[in-house]
Amino acid sequence: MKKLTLGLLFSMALFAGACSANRSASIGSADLPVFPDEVRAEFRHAWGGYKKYAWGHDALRPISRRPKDWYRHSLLMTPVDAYDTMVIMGLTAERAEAKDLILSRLSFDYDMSVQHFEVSIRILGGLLSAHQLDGDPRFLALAKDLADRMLPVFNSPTGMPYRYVNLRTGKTSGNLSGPAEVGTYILEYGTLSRLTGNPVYYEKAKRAMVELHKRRNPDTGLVGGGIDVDTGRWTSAVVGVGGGVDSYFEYLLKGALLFNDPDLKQMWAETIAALNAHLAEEVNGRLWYGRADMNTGKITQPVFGSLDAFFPALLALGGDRDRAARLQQSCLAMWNLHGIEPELIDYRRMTALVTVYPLRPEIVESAYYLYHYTGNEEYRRMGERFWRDLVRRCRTSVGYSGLIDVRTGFKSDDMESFFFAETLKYYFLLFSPPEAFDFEGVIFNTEAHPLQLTIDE
Ligand code: DMJ
Repeated sequence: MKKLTLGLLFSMALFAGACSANRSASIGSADLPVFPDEVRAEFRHAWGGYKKYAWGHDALRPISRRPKDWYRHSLLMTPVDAYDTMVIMGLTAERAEAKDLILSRLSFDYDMSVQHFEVSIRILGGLLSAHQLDGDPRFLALAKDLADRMLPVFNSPTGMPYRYVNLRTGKTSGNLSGPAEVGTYILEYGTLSRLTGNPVYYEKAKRAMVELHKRRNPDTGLVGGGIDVDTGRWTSAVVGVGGGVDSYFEYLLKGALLFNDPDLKQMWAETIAALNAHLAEEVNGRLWYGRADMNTGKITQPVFGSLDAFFPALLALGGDRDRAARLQQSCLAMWNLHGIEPELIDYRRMTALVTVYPLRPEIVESAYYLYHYTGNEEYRRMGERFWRDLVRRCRTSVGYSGLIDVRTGFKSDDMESFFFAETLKYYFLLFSPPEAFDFEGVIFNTEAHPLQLTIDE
């Protein structure tokens, strides 16, 4: 694959100075704007809890103050996911200790089976952006080692990846998958191809997307919600823009932009037309995207949720600012139902169906994209509202906790690594001076790890 030249200027060091001026607003004062130092302080608070009670583990349980690991051996989910946010926030001391931990302890040589999707978006994406922001080649070496160990997932009869892979033996499993777990690799694997000069990573990730796209229904243009990667048969005909599918759509557009790939551009154009034709629905003057049957194109489930809330950002990135703005208003209405968003609502009845809130970032991600493109302060005010509710309802004495039920506020004892990678990063960027971050110079992976649009050879 062709490598592009041109350097990308990340002047994140400027951030620390530019953003930590003597402006601060106390948490809870609803009439004062939020400044980025407040978000940075909350990042420090949560990182402090991780450091004290879960150092070297994947995550902290923020109520019981115990560590949590996904597998038998820690993959340092939190430090790797958090690292580029520290760089962006100008957290020098935290960055140094996280880097030391990652470079001295992170290993993939374990006889254990891991979920390819989660490890790709969090660890592979985190290591690649760490390398690009920091310049240390050891991050890249770790990324390459990980990708090489995971590559066997693509050795299915269709080229669409299996869900799990043993990091030492390369043994794969999990043939029943879905669009997100099939088609969310081109940004990370493609960046690795650029950085190593080896096209194999890009080719395998792209083939998976092409295989998925070509199995769409020829009349509706819709893919399904579940697929068997051995046979290529759909296992679920129901498709929406949320969980299980979401980031496949995201990577069609972002892959097209990051690699200037005409095939992906075409696939994105066909896909977004189908989604707008069949999934978009007006209810009481609000725009929503429901779940439809891929074969009939009819909406079968009028539901939308916190994962779907990334879609305004994607619409905005694709140039459809009008639908993006309208959908973001619907997301705000969803948030306002209970003063924090439920995982899933019935948008025709405006009632919560799934009531958890696991500290998700998508709604603030969309506020940030819309603010970037429009400069409309309304999106910052919206973000302030989200931020105040998040702090008020999810903060614990050692970090932040998801909610089991947004109606009662009962906490879940979980602080996912994406809270550091995405949620806090997008709040920080939304409240920072726009010129402090080169938004147009990067493409964020689905875990908010910024990947450079153009790189030096
Ligand atoms: C993240 O891990 C990624 O954004 C993924 O694509 C789906 N959403 C979670 C956070 O909500």
